[in-house]
Amino acid sequence: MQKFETLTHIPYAPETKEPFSFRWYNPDEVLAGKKMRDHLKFAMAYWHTIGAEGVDMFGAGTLDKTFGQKEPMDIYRAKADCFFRMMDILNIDYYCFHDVDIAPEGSTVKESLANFNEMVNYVYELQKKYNKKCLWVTANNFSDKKFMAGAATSCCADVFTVAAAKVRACIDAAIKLGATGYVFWGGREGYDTLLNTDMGLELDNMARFLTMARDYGRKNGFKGDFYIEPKPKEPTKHQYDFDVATCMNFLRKYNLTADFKMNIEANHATLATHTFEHELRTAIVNDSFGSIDANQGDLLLGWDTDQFPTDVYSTTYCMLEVLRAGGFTNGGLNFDAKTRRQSNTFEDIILAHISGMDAFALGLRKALEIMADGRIEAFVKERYSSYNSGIGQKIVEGNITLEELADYACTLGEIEVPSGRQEYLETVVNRILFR
Ligand code: XLS
Ligand code: NI
Ligand code: NI
Repeated sequence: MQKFETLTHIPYAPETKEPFSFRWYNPDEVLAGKKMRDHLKFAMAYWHTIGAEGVDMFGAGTLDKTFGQKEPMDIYRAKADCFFRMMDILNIDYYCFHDVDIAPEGSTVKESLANFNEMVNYVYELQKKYNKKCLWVTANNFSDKKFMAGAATSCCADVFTVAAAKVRACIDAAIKLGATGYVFWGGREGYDTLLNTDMGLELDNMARFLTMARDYGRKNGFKGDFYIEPKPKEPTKHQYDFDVATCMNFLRKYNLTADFKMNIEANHATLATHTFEHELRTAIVNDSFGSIDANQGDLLLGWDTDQFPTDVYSTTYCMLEVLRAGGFTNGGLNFDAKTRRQSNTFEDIILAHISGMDAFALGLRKALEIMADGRIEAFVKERYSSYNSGIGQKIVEGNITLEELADYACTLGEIEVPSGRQEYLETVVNRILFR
């Protein structure tokens, strides 16, 4: 197999068995009036791609990502160089990062921010050189030990201020890099036991924090979307941003719905015992669909395994929802995914992205076929047709009282509810997927 060092661009070559090629992703092919690259808006995640070295709870890293460098800033410059080369090889247009992914932490907050700002300039040059775009930026306000009790929900006000300093620097970076999104994933915003927790204060503080961040961003010209990334558990037992519905409840209570949308991660949906498409649909019907962290979990493991997405049912159902939402505007498909610990080479990282990109490209193609076929959509429309006329129409138009409904009901004999036909519909999907 070809080595990473010799790889150039991954071609679309559907007829070959060459591993470094796309079978379904043809970036400039136009489908339904839009290039595949613009339908899918793939983004590469800095933390997994060039940060994570395969450490797990029982063992050290399996892939060194220091590139023979010794000085912290040199290591991070080498990481950035390699990261942009990978995007170039894969023809991925966007990227996402946390502050600590791109720059080493110093011994004080001030020093860390200085390192970060220097590296933002470095990344800015690479972004220009390779003609790449930043999808979103976020602050890692969860790894350092000072964040052990959370950041905006910490019991310690000084920690709240450090989190604010980091978010300000990250919003500045988002503006400089032209990012169209800014993410808040809860990190340790949650709790493990009520015995030590003032839940009301923590939630109010989180809202205060997000409001200040929003105001700072808007004041300084950030026009993109702010996103909340729901996750039900891990690292805390009760994450405040459990799922889309919980986040919406929070945003509505604190009047933040105009600026905050959802960044939905597949593996977080399944941890919340929802399907990925359920979370997407919930966001869509609440006008808060924003962006996606594309990955998949493992059926038998109960944590966020962040695997590359290969399940074509899931990518198809996801793309159906994205198309239903009218496509991405500021958001995109960010591969919040890492290679397994035993896939310990740089070639594996490229192969992993190829598999994820192809799975979504196939999902897009199949979702468009399902829509063009029309059977599923027509079935759903027909299923609710009792609301198009008569009593149903009066209900949806809000033209009827409870008493009138009761009177109407008393005139009825045997009622026939139409079959849901789930098995038939699943067969329709299979016949489109595997024809
Ligand atoms: C962790 C989250 C994280 C966010 C960014 O589970 O997915 O990686 O996407 O902080
Ligand atoms: Ni994520
Ligand atoms: Ni995650």
